[in-house]
Formats: sequence, C-alpha cells, structure tokens
Amino acid sequence: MSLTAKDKSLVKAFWGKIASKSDAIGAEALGRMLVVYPQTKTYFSHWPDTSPGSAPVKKHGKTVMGALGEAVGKIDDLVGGLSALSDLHAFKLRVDPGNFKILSHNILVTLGVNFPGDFTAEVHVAVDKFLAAVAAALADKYR
Ligand code: HNI
Repeated sequence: MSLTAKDKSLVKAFWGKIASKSDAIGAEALGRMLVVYPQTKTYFSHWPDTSPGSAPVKKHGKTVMGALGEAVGKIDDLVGGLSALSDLHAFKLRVDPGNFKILSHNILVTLGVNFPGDFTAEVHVAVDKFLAAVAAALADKYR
C-alpha cells in the first residue's frame, strides 16, 4: 500500500503534465462529488451554490487541487506535510474521513476522463496509492 519509488516518480511526472489544468480538474472533481454523492453537500451548506461550475465549486476545486500539488512535493512525508490540514479537517471542519475516499474516487474519474492517453493503468494505480496516502495523512489527527 505504501508508495514505491516507481509510484512516486510516476505521480510526479503525471502531475507535471496536468499541472496547468489543475484548477479545472479540481472544479470538475468537486462538482462530480457533490452531484454523485449528494450527502457530501452537507459540509458546504454555507455556500450560496454547490452546483458544478458555480463560483464556490470552482474556487474550492482550485484550493483542493493546489493542496494536492503541494502534497506531491511532500510525497516522502505526507503525515508531517499535511498535519495542519489534518488538524483543520478533524477538529474544525469535522469532515468524516470516509469522504476523503469519495473525493479521491472523483479525482481519479476526472483524471481518466480528461487525460485518457496519459492516465495509463500504471499511472492510475500510482495516483490511487498517492490519494490513499494523502487521505490517511489527512485522517491522522482524528484519534
Ligand atoms: Ni477539504 C477546506 C484540502 C478533502 C471539506 N480543504 C480545505 C482547504 C484545503 C483543503 C487546502 C482550505 C484550508 C484553509 O482554508 O486553510 N480537502 C483538502 C484535500 C482533500 C480534502 C487536499 C483531499 C484530497 N475536504 C475534503 C473532503 C471534504 C472537505 C472530502 C468534505 C466532503 N475542506 C472541506 C471544507 C472546507 C475545506 C468544508 C472549508 C471550505 C470553505 O468553505 O472554506
């Protein structure tokens, strides 16, 4: 389950290819999550609009993908690198950690749909492992 050196280099190379589209990917993934798993909307009930393409969805999608881009740079120490963000999600936002898996799934779908050529099975498994490691790091402060 932990990332091999090969996984890490695949994730870094793939992220390099998608970096310029990061904002749009984040917005699409978040928009998909809110439609396909409507229970996730409860966390965003303070937004004026949770529909795909809306301003808050675009803004937050950009934020989340930006944080993931930074996490790629901290891939050797995700628990340390994401500890402040874990604190925030555990104690302030109180996001059930099961939702990290749901968002990860929507990110994978979005990457597959938008980068059919680059998103090979090999890249798919490496990115899946990376997102699972990010989710575990974000859940680290929960208990
Ligand atoms: Ni999450 C805020 C990163 C998953 C609900 N989230 C953030 C911020 C970052 C972030 C960065 C902004 C922090 C700040 O303001 O300092 N979130 C991430 C990452 C993941 C993730 C990297 C997983 C890959 N967050 C989730 C999930 C949910 C979630 C799965 C709920 C379904 N996050 C929130 C909420 C906020 C938030 C709610 C505050 C939003 C707001 O309105 O400002």
